[in-house]
Amino acid sequence: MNFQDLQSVEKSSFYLDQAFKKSKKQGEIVFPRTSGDQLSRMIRTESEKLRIFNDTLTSYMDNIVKKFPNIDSLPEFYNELLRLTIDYDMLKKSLGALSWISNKIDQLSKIYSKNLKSCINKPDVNKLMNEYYGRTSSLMKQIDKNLRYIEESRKIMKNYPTLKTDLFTVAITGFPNIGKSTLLSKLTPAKPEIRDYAFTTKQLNQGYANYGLRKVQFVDTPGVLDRSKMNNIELQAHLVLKYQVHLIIYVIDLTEPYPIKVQEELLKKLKELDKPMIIYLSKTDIIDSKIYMKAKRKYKAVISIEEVNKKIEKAIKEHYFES
Ligand SMILES: Nc1nc2c(ncn2[C@@H]2O[C@H](COP(=O)(O)OP(=O)(O)OP(=O)(O)O)[C@@H](O)[C@H]2O)c(=O)[nH]1
Ligand SMILES: [Mg+2]
Repeated sequence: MNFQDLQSVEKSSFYLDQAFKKSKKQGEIVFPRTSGDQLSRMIRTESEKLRIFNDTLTSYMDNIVKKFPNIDSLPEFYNELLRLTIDYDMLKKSLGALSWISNKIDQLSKIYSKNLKSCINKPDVNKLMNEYYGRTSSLMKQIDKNLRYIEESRKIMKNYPTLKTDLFTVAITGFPNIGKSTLLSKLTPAKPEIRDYAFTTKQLNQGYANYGLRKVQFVDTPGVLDRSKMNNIELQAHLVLKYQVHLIIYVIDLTEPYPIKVQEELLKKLKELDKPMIIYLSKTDIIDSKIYMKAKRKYKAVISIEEVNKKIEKAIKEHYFES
């Protein structure tokens, strides 16, 4: 899913200005020198302006609603993320208000367009049109708070990670600074930032690799700490693990930037998700082989990329019931 391309949503005055501009410009060029008496020319011009005014406003509103993802049919991960970061009911209500107003304006335009035809003089036409523009403008102003809320939501959604929710997904997770991004760069062509300090990764990094005919998505989560109060990115990581991920690679760093005991506690928590898991020991190139071989047995862990890949292949087969 990609929320980056959603167009920004403006205030009602912006859409009204656009509608006035278009209708003025177009309405005047449609009937430049038509025959007929002045009054009927005026009525034809004004009804054309009204039509363009109505079309402009309603298509702006309809387009905002249409382009917005249908929030009820979002994949689980995005649906949950949305519910936790945005007032879901308010957003639905706001989008509903735009559809409602679009209908309302359309109905009003039909009535005024009809009434316009029975005007008997120029002041009559002017009065009717002023009334029409006044009423549509106040209708539009009623939805300013809704437009504002949709725009606020869009800005939040713009920062959502772009995940392919239909792919077999592997999470690379564990404490900060333990080599998660390094592992991602070994398993896929992705080039995540790798630094010698904690919290290098501030967003969900993705990488893709093919296993046989299957394309697999890897998500390198920012260092997940074992704590109850999550920041926004930790929340995303948590939701990815819960809803999107089919296999977890838990990275343990025996050089202990974080004590092994707390790394084990987080492992225990993640096991509660009840998902297939690979435990990978990082940095074994700088650790005494006796130490990592002991840990390898203890955690039934893997230490090489070949072993990781084999386990991934196996997990994919099990997931898709392939033999
Ligand atoms: N020697 C050695 N160093 C490693 C290995 N894996 C990672 N490192 C180093 O450990 C540091 C942290 O690596 P990252 O891959 O950025 O760690 P991370 O877990 O993604 O860190 P955050 O994004 O901050 O959570 C970097 O200096 C890496 O070069 C490894 O297998 N061997
Ligand atoms: Mg990282």
